[in-house]
Amino acid sequence: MKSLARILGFDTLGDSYAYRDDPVLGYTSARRSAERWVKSTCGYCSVGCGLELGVRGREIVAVKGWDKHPVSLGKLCPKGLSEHQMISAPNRAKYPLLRGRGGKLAHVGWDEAIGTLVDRFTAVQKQNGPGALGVISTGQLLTEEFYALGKLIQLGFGTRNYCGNTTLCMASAVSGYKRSFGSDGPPGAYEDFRVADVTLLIGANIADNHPILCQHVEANKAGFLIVADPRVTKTAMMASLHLPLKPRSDIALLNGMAHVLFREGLVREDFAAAHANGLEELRSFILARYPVERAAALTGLSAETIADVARRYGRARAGMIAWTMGVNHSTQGAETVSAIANLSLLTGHIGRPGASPFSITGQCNAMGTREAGFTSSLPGYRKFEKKEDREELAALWGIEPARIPDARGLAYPDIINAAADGEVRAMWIIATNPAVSYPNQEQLRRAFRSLDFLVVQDGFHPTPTSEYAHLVLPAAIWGEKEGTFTNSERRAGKVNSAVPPPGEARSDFDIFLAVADRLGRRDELFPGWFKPVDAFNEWRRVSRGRLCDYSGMTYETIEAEGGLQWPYSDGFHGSPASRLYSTARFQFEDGRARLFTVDCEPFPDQPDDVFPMILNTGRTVEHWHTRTKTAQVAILERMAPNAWLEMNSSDARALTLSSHDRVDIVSRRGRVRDVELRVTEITAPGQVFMPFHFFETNGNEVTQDAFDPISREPNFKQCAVRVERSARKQGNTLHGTD
Ligand SMILES: Nc1nc2c(c(=O)[nH]1)N[C@H]1C(S)=C(S)[C@@H](COP(=O)(O)OP(=O)(O)OC[C@H]3O[C@@H](n4cnc5c(=O)[nH]c(N)nc54)[C@H](O)[C@@H]3O)O[C@H]1N2
Ligand SMILES: Nc1nc2c(c(=O)[nH]1)N[C@H]1C(S)=C(S)[C@@H](COP(=O)(O)OP(=O)(O)OC[C@H]3O[C@@H](n4cnc5c(=O)[nH]c(N)nc54)[C@H](O)[C@@H]3O)O[C@H]1N2
Ligand code: SF4
Ligand SMILES: [Mo]
Repeated sequence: MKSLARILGFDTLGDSYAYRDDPVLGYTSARRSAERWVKSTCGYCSVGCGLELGVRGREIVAVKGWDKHPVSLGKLCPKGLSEHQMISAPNRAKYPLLRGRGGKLAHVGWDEAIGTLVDRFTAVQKQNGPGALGVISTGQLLTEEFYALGKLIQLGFGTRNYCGNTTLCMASAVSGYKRSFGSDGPPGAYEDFRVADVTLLIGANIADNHPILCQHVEANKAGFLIVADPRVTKTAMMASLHLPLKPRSDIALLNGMAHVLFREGLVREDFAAAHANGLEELRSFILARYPVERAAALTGLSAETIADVARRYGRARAGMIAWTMGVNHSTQGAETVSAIANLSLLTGHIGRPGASPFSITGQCNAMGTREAGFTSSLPGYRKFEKKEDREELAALWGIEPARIPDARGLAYPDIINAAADGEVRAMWIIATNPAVSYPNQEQLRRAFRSLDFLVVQDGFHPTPTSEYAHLVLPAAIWGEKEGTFTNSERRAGKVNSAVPPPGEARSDFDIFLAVADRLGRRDELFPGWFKPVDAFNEWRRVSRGRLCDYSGMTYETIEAEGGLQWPYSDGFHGSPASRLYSTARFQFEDGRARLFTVDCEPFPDQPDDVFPMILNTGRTVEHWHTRTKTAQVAILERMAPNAWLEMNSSDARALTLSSHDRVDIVSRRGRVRDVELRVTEITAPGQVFMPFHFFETNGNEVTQDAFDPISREPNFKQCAVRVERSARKQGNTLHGTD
């Protein structure tokens, strides 16, 4: 296993990410001038690093790693290290803004802003039914805020049409876990990366996207790391074995591995038969349909390689399969997760140190919304369709069970489609920026144009999305508010406020309370709540006895321990169990997991003569999503100021293109203009890759609006495109969309 530090050209990983005094960036003086240090949890990715904010007066002047933090061990990545710099950015949203008669946004007071929101939403609902209000939230609020927002939307406004950007992200993992194990919830822990004999990372580029997780992988000196990714990513370079499989052939790889396990007697028959349903169906399906030679043809890997990977995983004492968006961002995302779960059930690689099927989450608190939110599940992983779950919640809240819906409402893409069709007439968008991140920008614009009233609640303004708003609500962000975030390994971390928000901005929590007040529902929905800790204490009661049990945690113990992993029940004060299913009892009534037969299907939007290449989209270490934050941080923006397109040298030769040429990327849906070309062997012939962070050159003008029928997650990772040399900028006529 090669070390990331060596790939990046540093002596040690520690040095590369450790805090360094840098006179050019002013860190030296800033660090010395901090008057006090406030402990917190990073607000970018789901690794959940611990950090300390150096405060002077009303300003955060420095950030440093939290020594001995169980996740990050004192290290931070470049985004974490510079996180304070976006807080004082000039484009922070500072005042509520309401669009007046002339069409311009104008400063209004909070009273008028909240009053208008409530009046317009309730008027639309009165006229068109409760479902005419759609709400899209995020994986980036505090758990206390998700919990409050869910109650406000589902019980206060009475609409089920509530979803979040997590459907662009983790929905396939959630659906896959529910199908295979009976509940959402990543079974493993970061410690597993340290002790697994074999780790297979599928569609996860942790070197760019979860950098501090790399230190756990690198600490595993004896382990064998395999990375399955069509690109030679930095993570692939860390691996003992890279599997450059064809785009979206993961199910063929996983089924081919299962074939070798069945054929060579590597299935732990006792475990699989005792703890899962569907073993015989799966055996006949795999033996008949996925001989390793067929898997080889579908994946482009050799049969020997697939057999080698299967044997290593099958024979391992502890085997780990971890994945991220290369798996989830697919019309077969949930099914691919089922195929991963199959392998762990066939081999018994679950519930033990180093043995886990593990979805690495994305956003800082994607987990919090999955557990406490009210979108695809009821709070505490309760199910809409289960009567006892609804009754239990109703009893906890002292309300009629009939007020809790018995099925989820529309998912994110279906809310957008309903808005475009005029069925959803008002929308509230909180902490997400779809005008960059949503896959079908034309349809999104149609939806926005059809709305009677759009509220955008964001820490920054203008953003590409807030420009469409009738009402902009300015929110406090990370560094300015208190609560908890839960990371990929189910660890709740404490987030603290170090400085007040700018101007008149308020925390999302306070905004939700104020809206409930105006609705006349505050006492009913939020009895005795003033601060986030009041929501947390109710959440502890609501999660008690559930898989995601927080009842034994307090803010104080969470902070003192550098985060606590659930389940953490009342009265539990020892070292918490850090993995689920250690007794192999799963979350179905019969305690047994489910095995699934899943077929590998070609992705929609296949290349042809006109659109001959496959576009893959994703991330780079310097930027966070739509760059509302990282574009404000000089060092990050300077390192990656523009989008680029990676193309293999053989394709570049055929198109007579060279590195730094300007190109357009054209699909059946649209065109992205004037992107810098990078000729590289990172991408295979026939494939191109671009980061999706840049609104100016937005890859989502060309990506596809195809969604997983189970999870509703978009197929962001493959669509057919052609690449053209850009027309010269001056004096040319730019052609329209094809
Ligand atoms: N720096 C940075 N870090 C981040 C984020 C960020 O914006 N910037 N965002 C956070 C969030 S919300 C998320 S969800 C995570 C995402 O983390 P990742 O999933 O690691 O990120 P991506 O770059 O979207 O995609 C991962 C890889 O999937 C590969 N891939 C594409 N198609 C396929 C395929 O068919 N099969 C396989 N096996 N692989 C494929 C891509 O080549 C890419 O290298 O990152 C989190 N961390
Ligand atoms: N083509 C392509 N598209 C993709 C992806 C891809 O790989 N390829 N990845 C998808 C994935 S996995 C994800 S997660 C999405 C992410 O997409 P988005 O959610 O749209 O991206 P962010 O930039 O994180 O948007 C968060 C917004 O919330 C604001 N904000 C931050 N903190 C707070 C706060 O505390 N309160 C409030 N009210 N606002 C706040 C920020 O300023 C920003 O505008 O993109 C998806 N889109
Ligand atoms: S790895 Fe993720 S959580 Fe850790 S410092 Fe970087 S962005 Fe923050
Ligand atoms: Mo994500």
